Amino acid sequence: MARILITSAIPYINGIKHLGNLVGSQLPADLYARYARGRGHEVMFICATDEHGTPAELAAAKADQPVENFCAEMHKVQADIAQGFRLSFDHFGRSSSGRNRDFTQHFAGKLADNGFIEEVSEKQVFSITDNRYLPDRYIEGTCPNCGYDKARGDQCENCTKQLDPTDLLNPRSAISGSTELEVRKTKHLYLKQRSLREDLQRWIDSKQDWPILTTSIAKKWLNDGDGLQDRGITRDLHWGVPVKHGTKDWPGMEGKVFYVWFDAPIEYIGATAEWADAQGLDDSAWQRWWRTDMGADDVRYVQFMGKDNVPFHTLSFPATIMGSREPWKLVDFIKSFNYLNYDGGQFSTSQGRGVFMDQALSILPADYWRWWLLSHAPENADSEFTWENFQSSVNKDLADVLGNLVSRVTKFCASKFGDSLPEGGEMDSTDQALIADLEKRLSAYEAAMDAIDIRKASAELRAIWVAGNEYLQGAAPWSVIKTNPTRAAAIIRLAMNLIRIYAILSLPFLPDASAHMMASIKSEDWAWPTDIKSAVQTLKEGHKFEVPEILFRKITDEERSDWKVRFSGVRS
Ligand code: B3M
Ligand code: ZN
Repeated sequence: MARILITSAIPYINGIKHLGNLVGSQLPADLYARYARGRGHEVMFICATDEHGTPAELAAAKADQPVENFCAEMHKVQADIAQGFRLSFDHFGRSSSGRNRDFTQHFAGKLADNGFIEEVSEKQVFSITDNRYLPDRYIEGTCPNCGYDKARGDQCENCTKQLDPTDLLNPRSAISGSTELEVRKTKHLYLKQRSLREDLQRWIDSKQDWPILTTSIAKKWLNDGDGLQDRGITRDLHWGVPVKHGTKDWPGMEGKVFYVWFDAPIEYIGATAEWADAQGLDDSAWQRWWRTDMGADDVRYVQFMGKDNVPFHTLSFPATIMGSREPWKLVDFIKSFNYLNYDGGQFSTSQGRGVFMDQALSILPADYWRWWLLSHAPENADSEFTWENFQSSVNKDLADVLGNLVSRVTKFCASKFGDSLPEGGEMDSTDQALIADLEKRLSAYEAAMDAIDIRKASAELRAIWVAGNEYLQGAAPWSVIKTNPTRAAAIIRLAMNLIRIYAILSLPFLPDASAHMMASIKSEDWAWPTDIKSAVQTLKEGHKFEVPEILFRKITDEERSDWKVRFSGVRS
C-alpha cells in the first residue's frame, strides 16, 4: 500500500466550468483517486477554487456584490456541482483561505531570503477609460511570439507562451476595448526563475516517464529562444494575498497583492492544511503529505491539468518550492490534457459556447457524462464532443453492454431461482476460459490505470464488460436450464459474481451505477478482485439479491436533436 497525493488544477471562481475544463483536470483526477483507493492505497485528493485576481473582482462587480461574498457564494455553487459529478475530493478548499495567505507570504519571504526575489521598478498599463491598472489578462493584443491577435497579457492561448502585458503588440483594454492606455511606473517583486534554471532542468530531465505533452511544453519554455523568464509575482490590486515577507511587512509593497498565479498552486498545500483543520487534526496530518522531513518522501504526488496550465506547474511552482530551500514535496507525475472541442468549434467560457457542468447534470446523471468524457479524453490530441457520438457511446457501451448484462442476469435468476443465488453445479471449461480471459484483461486494465492512460483504460474496461456478455451468450443458461438445471445454476452464480466484479472495476468511471450494482447484489465487499478465480465465487448459493432498476437508459434520436439545438447557441 502506497500513499498518493492527487491534485486537480483549481478552477477559477468567476464562473461555472464547461465539460472541456472538467475533462482536463477534475474528472481524470477523480478517476485516478477512486482507482487508487480501490487498490487499497491511502489517497489525499485535493482541489479548491482559485479566487484571487481581476477576473474575480470584475465578476463580483458585475454581480453587484462585494468580492468576498461573491467568492463565498460561487465556491458553494462549484462545490455542489462537483458533488453532482461525484468528484470525491478529500477537501475542496479556497485559495482565499487564511492557510493559503500564510503559506504564500511564507514562500515569498523564504524566496527573498535566499536571493530569488528582485524588486523591479516597472511600467504598468493603466487604462484611462476604465480608471484602473489593467493586469495581465485584461490587456489583449497581438502575441509577439506567434502573431495571434487575441493573446492575453498573461499568456498566449494559441502558443501557450507566458507573457507580460507589455510584451503585447497593439494592446487594448479587454474590459472596455479602449486603446487609451497609459504606461505608469510602479514597483513589483520578481521571482528570479532564471537563477533556478539549472535546478529545473535537472529535475525535468529526471522525469523520464512523464507524458510527452507535459515534457514538451516544459522543455519548450525552459529552452526555447531567450529561455526561462523571471516572473512578476505582485500586482496593484485590492483582492488577493497582501504582499508580506513571511509575517513581516514588506517596505514599498504596501497595498499590493501577490499575483494570482503565485498563490494558486500554493493552495494545493493550503487546501491540505484546510483539510487537516476541518478534521480537527494537527499540522503533522498535512505535513506528512507535503514535507519530506515529515514523511512525504514516501508520497507519490500526481497533478492533473489542461495543457495551458503546464508552464506554471513545471516551471513557476517548482521554482517557488525549490527556491524556498525547504523540504517541500515536488510533483512526481504531471498528467496534462489537450483541449476538448464542441460540435465543430471550441468550448468557450467567455462566449458561453458548449455545455457547462450545471447544464449537463440538468439533462442526464453524472455517469453518462463521466463515461463519455473519460473514454474520449483529449490525451494525445484534441478531441471533439458531438451529440451523435455521445448518444452512440451511451447507448452502446452503457445501455447495450453493461446495463443489459446486469439486467439479463438478475432477471433470469429471479424468474428461475427466486430471490437468492441457486445451489449446485460445477465450473466447466467455458467458465475456466472466462476466468483466464478476465485475468488477462484485468492486468491490462490495471496497467492502463496505473499509467493514467485513460482512453486505453476505458477500452479495457469495456472489453471486460463485453467478455461477460459473450460468456453469457455462449453459456446460454436460458437453454441449458431446460436439460441441465444445476449447470444453469452454476452459470448464473458465476454471472452474479461478475456483477460484483464489474461494480468494483467500474467504480472509478461510474460511481453511481457501481453503487446500484453492488446494492442489487446486496454486497458491501468492495475488495479489488486481484484473484479472479476466487472473485467469481465470492457470492455463494443462498446469497440474496434484487433486480435493480434499469442502470442506463438510451438516448433517443429526438432527445439528441433537441439537445443539439438547445446547446447550439450562446449561454447568457
Ligand atoms: N485557475 C486555471 C483554470 O481555472 C487555473 C488553474 C490554477 S491551478 C493552480 O482554468
Ligand atoms: Zn502566441
